Formats: sequence, C-alpha cells, structure tokens
Amino acid sequence: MNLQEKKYLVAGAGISGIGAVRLITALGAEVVLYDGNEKLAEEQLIEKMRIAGVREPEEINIVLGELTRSVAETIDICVISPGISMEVPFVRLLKELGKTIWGEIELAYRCMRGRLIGITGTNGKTTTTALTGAIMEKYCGNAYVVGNIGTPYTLMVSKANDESITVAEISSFQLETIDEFQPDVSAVLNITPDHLNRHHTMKCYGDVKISICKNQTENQVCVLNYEDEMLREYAKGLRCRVVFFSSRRELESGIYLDKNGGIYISEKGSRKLLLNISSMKLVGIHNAENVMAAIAISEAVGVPSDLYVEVIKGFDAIEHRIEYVDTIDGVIYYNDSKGTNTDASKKALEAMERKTVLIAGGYDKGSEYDDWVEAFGDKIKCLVLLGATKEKIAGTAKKHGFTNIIMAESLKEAVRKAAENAKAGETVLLSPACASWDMFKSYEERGRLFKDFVRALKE
Ligand code: UMA
Repeated sequence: MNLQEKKYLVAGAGISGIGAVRLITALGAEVVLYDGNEKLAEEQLIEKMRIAGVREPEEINIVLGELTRSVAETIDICVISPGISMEVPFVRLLKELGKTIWGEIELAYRCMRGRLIGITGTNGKTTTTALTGAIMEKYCGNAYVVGNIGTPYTLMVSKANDESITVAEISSFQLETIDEFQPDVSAVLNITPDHLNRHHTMKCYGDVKISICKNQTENQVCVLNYEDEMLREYAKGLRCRVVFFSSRRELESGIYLDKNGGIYISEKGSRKLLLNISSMKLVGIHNAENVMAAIAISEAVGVPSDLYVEVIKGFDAIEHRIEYVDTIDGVIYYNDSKGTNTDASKKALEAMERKTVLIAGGYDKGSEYDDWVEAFGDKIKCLVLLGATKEKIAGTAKKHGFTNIIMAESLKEAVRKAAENAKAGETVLLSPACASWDMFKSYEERGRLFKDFVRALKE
C-alpha cells in the first residue's frame, strides 16, 4: 500500500493524534485533524502541532464537534487515538462507509525501521518498558521508548533506523485497532480486570491483550507470565514461540524466581543464577516479575546476560509508581498515582510496611472494589476518598466493615485530611485504584499535584 497517496482523518487531537499528523504530513500525504470536543481552540491545536514539529500546521484542515458524512466520505484511512472507543457514532459511520480504521500504533508500525519490542499487560508494563528500554539503549545505543508510556510511537518513528530497537508500551485501547502490527518480541505481563467499561467482558479484554502477538511467526517470541491462568490458556493456541516467566515455581525452560530470591534462567532443566532480588533497587514481587519479563525479552533479542544484569541492578522505580515523596513530621508520603486499577493499587498496599492512610477514588471505569478493600487488612487505618467513585468505594468499604472513611472534594483537601489523620511513623499513600480522568488530565498530572500538595505541608 502506498501510504503517501492516501487521504487520512486523524481522530483525537491529544498527543497521539498530533504525533500521527506529524508523521502523515512528513509522508507528504493529506490529512484532516478531527476532535469530538467542539470547545477546543483551533489556534491552540495549531500551536501544539507546531511544537511537535508539524510543518505548516496552519494548512491542516481541523474539524471539531460532529464529523459529517461528507467529510467522512472523502477520506481513505482513519487513524484513531487510543482514548476513542470503537462504539462512538463517528466510528460507526466510518465503518458503515467501509473506511479503513487504524490505531496510531498501526500507522507508526507501517512506517517503522529496525526491531520492535511490544509490551502489554494490565500492570507493570510501564516499569517493564522503561527497564527494557534502558537495557536496549545500553545494548545498541539506539533505542526508543514509546507508546502508552507517554511518547507517541508516531512521533519517534522518523528517528529510528535499521539498527534501532523500539520498545513500545502498548495498552488494550491501542491493540483494538492493530492490523499488521507485528513486534519481533512481545510480552503480556498479566491480565486482571481493568477498563471493563470499554471492553465489557474479561474475555474481550483478554482477547485484545493477547492480540499483541497475533501476527508473530514461529521464529518470534512472546513472553508470558506462567502464573496468570488466562495467559497459560492463551499460550496453547499461539503460533509464535512462547517463553514463560514465573514468580512461584521452578520452570523447566524459562525465567523464574526461587524461594531464596534468586532469579534463574533455565533451558531444558539446566539452570543458571542471574541475580538475587536483594541486589535490585526495585522492590516487591510484582517488580521481580517485571524484571523477569525484561530478562526474557533481552534473551530473545540476544543481549548478553552480564549487560542486562548490570542495568537491572542499577534501575530505580519510575515516577508515580510507589514513588517516595517526602517525610514530614515523621509521616512518609508515597505517590502511586499510576495505581489506576484495583490490582495495581493492591501491589502498592502490599509494599507498605507501616500503618497507612490511603487516598483513593477517581474516574469510574465500572470496576468492583471488594478484593481491593479486602486487601486492606490491618494496614490501612483510614481511607480518604475523592472523585467520581468515592460513594461507590465508600459503600463497598462499609459492606466489608471498614468505616474510617473521610470524604474530600479536591486532592488538596485530601492531602490535608490525610496528613491530619496520620501519626509519626505512619504512611500516607496516594494509590487511587481508579483512573484520573474525572478530575485531571492524566495520572501524571494527579501525581505531580499530589507531590506539590505534600511538599506544601512543610510551608
Ligand atoms: N476524543 C474524541 N472523541 C472521543 C474521545 C476522545 O475526539 O470519543 C478526543 C479528546 O477530545 C481529546 C483526544 O481525543 O482531545 C484525546 O485522545 P486520547 O484520549 O487517545 O489521549 P492522548 O493524549 O492521545 O494519549 C494517548 C493515551 N491515552 C489513552 O489511552 C486514554 C496515553 O495513555 C498515551 O500515553 C498517549 O496516547 C501516547 O501513546 C495514557 C493512559 O491513560 C497514559 N492510558 C491508559 C492506561 O494506561 O490505563 C490506557
């Protein structure tokens, strides 16, 4: 297909959409930028495009609000942003007209050079992607870390060459609209309930996650978590070569963690110790799993073990994931704004070593909070709730006998009330178990504001 001759509609004027416009205009093709939010200011979008490196952004045709049939009829391919559901009216119209719909990562894939590693999973994908990116950078000096982690894949594509290794964090939203996308190495870290308001059932969510390897061939590797039952089942039907990792049992072939904290690589029963988790800066079993996935990926790429072990030992936690903020009046503050679902948040609760005041609540993804509340044990002494889900979470907590609940209208108020209720030697943890979109632009914005409000307590 000659990409340059097509006429594109880029749907969504967020960072993915702007990245897609830049790539399409660099190809020399025609593009219309569309966003359903009619309140967006065209001048600001032009400025965003200019900053992103779009040439002559004032020449781009921008459509806001409703997408009319007459505009839809003129285009060949719609490049859709991940935040847009396949069920919204304009997507239905495009389908009815028989238009091709690609996700932003499909467009990037069609234009890419070099090797590609694609990492997905409900939790751990950002840490695994960042760690794998650091390993690949050390290995080839020419690695790019892109995707759901924050830098749109389309923005980086033109930088890569045939020797590059691109490490892409891929969300379920992005996987819904792939077509030929085919990573050389893929990984699915785990599948636990998330985004069910978009994918409806666990089966649909799981199917979309595992589709990351649907185009991989027999010689290409997909790394899977052996301890995830859904993944173990999916593995039986895959064409590509599966490499498992496990945090609970010794594997005949694969990467595993033993009872003494040793991470081993084994091949047909003969094993080699790579490192002990006590020598890593990353903490928790979930991080041991992320590290094992990065090891399996590195092995598939051909990275020498001494090189990846050195990077793993020096690798620190990423921002917004159980991130230490400060200690004020003896109270330790942690930012886990990236705990955007109950499973991710449970990992943060597990990692806390003291009595904890937990700040939670946010955008309603249709999640249930029973398991999460049950994981409180004796550790969580008080729950400060905010956002769209606060009543629902409070209801679930009370049902499970947890009643020390404080409501807050804003994050600032939540931080203040949490501080008032925490004693020296205790912890305040922001781990919302919900996305941020009801009150914030992103989990990053929520996390940064949290850190600002915490540090302001000292003033
Ligand atoms: N929009 C419409 N119609 C709709 C919905 C949205 O026109 O029906 C428009 C909005 O008005 C807005 C634009 O689409 O202007 C936003 O697009 P987007 O939501 O796809 O956001 P981007 O800024 O392009 O960011 C996206 C990812 N966002 C989502 O998946 C929701 C970012 O992941 C990602 O970092 C970025 O692309 C670069 O690849 C964020 C995320 O929250 C971190 N991801 C979810 C998660 O991790 O759980 C999946």
